[in-house]
Amino acid sequence: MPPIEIIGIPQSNFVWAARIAAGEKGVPHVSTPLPPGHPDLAGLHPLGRIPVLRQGELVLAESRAIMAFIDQAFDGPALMPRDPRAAARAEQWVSLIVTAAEPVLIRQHLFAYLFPGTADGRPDPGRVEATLPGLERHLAWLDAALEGGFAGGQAFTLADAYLVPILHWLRGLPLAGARMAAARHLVPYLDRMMARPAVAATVPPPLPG
Ligand SMILES: N[C@@H](CCC(=O)N[C@@H](CS)C(=O)NCC(=O)O)C(=O)O
Repeated sequence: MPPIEIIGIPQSNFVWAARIAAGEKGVPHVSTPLPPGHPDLAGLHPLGRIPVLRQGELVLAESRAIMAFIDQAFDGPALMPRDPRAAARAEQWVSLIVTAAEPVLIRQHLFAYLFPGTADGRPDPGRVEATLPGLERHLAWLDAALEGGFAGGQAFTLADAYLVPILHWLRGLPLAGARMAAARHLVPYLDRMMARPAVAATVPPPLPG
């Protein structure tokens, strides 16, 4: 089988999640660090987004599809439970992390720092402040969900692959980092996850700013 290629800049939380999944599965991959909207993505992703997986003739968009393929096409540890109830429960956490937490924690809070849209390029305190209720709400339920040690059940799943990049970037921000440090499980969980070889091997370079 030709090697898999995961296309997308490594700082993208969705790209990093896919790369963690490959590492956890024990599948080597080539990283091609294209930004969203790069002309080479035309024809690979209908919206020019990242990540994209390519393996020979196979081209896949959407991180969940990519990670399902990685989990099902290769030997190695299961990245989602095979028992239907446990699988559904893990899928529930994947969905909550991707569709509820990520838009608030990354697209609203992190992006208020990363893409401030101000004349001097500094974060707008009002815009940052407006994200705080959502930040606190989502960190609170995530903290409670980590009681058992993993995001999606009793062992590593794709829910963890999605959550680690989000928490990693948040920890580097002043307000989010302080709230994470005050929580019970978030920081110990992140420290344990960062020590996993598949995570440690794929830590992206720092974000600009
Ligand atoms: N649902 C997609 C989301 C991917 C996504 O939003 N990627 C971002 C980078 S983290 C992107 O390409 N953004 C550019 C855009 O939305 O045009 C997935 O799971 O792969």
